[in-house]
Amino acid sequence: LHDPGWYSIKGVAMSLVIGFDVYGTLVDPLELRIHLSDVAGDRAGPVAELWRAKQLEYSFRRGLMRDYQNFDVCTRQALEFATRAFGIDLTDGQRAQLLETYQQLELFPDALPGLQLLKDHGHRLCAFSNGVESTVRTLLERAGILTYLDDVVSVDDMRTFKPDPEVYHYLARRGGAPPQNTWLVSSNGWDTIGARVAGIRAAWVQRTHDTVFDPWGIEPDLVVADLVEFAGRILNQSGTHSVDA
Ligand code: LAC
Repeated sequence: LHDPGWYSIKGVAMSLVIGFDVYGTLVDPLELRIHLSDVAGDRAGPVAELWRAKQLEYSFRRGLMRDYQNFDVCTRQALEFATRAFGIDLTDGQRAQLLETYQQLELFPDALPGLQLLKDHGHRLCAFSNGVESTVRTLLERAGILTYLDDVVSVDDMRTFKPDPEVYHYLARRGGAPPQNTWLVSSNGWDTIGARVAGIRAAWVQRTHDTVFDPWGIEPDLVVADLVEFAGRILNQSGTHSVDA
């Protein structure tokens, strides 16, 4: 191996392709509780959690039903559900404002330093999201991380959602690296399991100690507390996944 961060096929060094989940991994969607406090008061936390849970449920159901509507639609309809469930009537202005705020989420503090380390070692990094590409680009540009990414890969191109195996195969194709050199990094356990089942590598970011991983017997390749730890583990374990080792 020519460089500690590189992997090789038949002696030719190649970088890894690393796809980062966006919501929950690079940025925190539950931060919306701050913006919901105007309309939801002390119920802002539970409303934010229901909004996120419904957003995911809607995307899973759309995928299963093969009745695709993009993630912006899932997000809008989930907000409608969550506020109605708590008896909150949003004005058009409040709804528009909350949806706009969804594109202004802040980065987790480890996101930028983690990506910087990996980029410095020549790995190819991309955002890989259920979100619509233009929405994700706006979000990541405002958050100041877009320039660290070589690509933004959206499932919208496939008109289905994670964890459909198709979208992980699409990530690998877009990255142009073999599946064993293609990684998904996600704090969402269901996303990590989806990537493993589709045959690519996966790291689970256990952002809080008490978060439980789905006990399906399908384990991640790595479990890390944050993206800086992920970068350190990848850079240190060079060679262990080399395909010609
Ligand atoms: C993403 C959401 C689902 O794919 O976390 O970015």
